[in-house]
Amino acid sequence: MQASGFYCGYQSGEAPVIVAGPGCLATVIFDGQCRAPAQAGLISTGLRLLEPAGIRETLVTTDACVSDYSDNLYWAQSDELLLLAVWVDEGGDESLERLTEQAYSRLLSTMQERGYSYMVRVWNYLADINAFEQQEERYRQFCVGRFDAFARHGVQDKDFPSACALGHSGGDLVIYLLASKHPPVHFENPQQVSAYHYPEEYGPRSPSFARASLLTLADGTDKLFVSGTASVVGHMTRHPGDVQGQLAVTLHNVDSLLAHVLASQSRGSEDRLAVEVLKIYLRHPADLAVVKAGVLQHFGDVPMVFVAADVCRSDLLLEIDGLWRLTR
Ligand code: 3EB
Repeated sequence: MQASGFYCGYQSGEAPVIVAGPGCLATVIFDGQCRAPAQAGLISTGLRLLEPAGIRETLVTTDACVSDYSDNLYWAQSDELLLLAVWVDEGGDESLERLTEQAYSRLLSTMQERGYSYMVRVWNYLADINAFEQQEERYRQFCVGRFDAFARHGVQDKDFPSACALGHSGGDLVIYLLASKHPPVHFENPQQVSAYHYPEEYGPRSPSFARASLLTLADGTDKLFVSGTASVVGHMTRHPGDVQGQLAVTLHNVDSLLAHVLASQSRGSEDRLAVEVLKIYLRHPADLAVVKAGVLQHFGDVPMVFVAADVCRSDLLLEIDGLWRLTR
């Protein structure tokens, strides 16, 4: 663990299982089947792990934290950070749109009650994200529910958190997030139309997220949460059906975003953004070797996991997100 207020790391299956405890906000597992976990502090995502085998992700703070879990809602908090996770069983009659709105309303209300007003980063995972229900793609229904909850709680464009939204192969909708008492600074990508300004052809309500969020912690560290980044330029998918082409555009998008953040935050020429962890989502596990080679060449040997997941636009083959640290 590093000497900073928040750290995200990957831990192999041979290491002792940290679930939750002093300093550990949560342990994220890539279990292939998303269910409200039996054990508090474990975040079941439904994502299927490709590599490295047996890896779990730990979300850790160097400060003491307290946590609790009831009625499918988990929370863990330190003095400055709140982690929330909620699981929603879609087995009933309610539409995904309504269930998403209710889940987000519950998360936003819990943030308010506990005094952590600002979303920093949100992870959204749901079954069959590209399937159609009631003539509408499920990802688009999800976007409507999220949009409505944000509107109802007064969350404006400028407060939209960094995020990712991916599909798993079955089970619950899970949404987990990191919230803060102090507002982060959110960024857009100069290469891309803001997702919240995407034209209507991508759905009746635009996706409500920022491209990256910079959070300054009490100990002075600056953490940059980079949203799921894919082969989208302007608002259009580039290189449909071509994984090499999509990877090149995705890496270029990440670089452009990082350069933009650095230019706006930098106080000196020595400032750097250093990658801490990466997550790579692949629609087709068969693309692992080619994507891994490209990612290693680009970022070097940094902690990374590869998971099988459906990207929210059906023509996107991969998405990359991660955490960076701004060093001054
Ligand atoms: C894109 O750029 C790809 O709906 O929360 C990336 C990150 C994407 C987050 C979300 C969607 C989301 O539009 C998709």
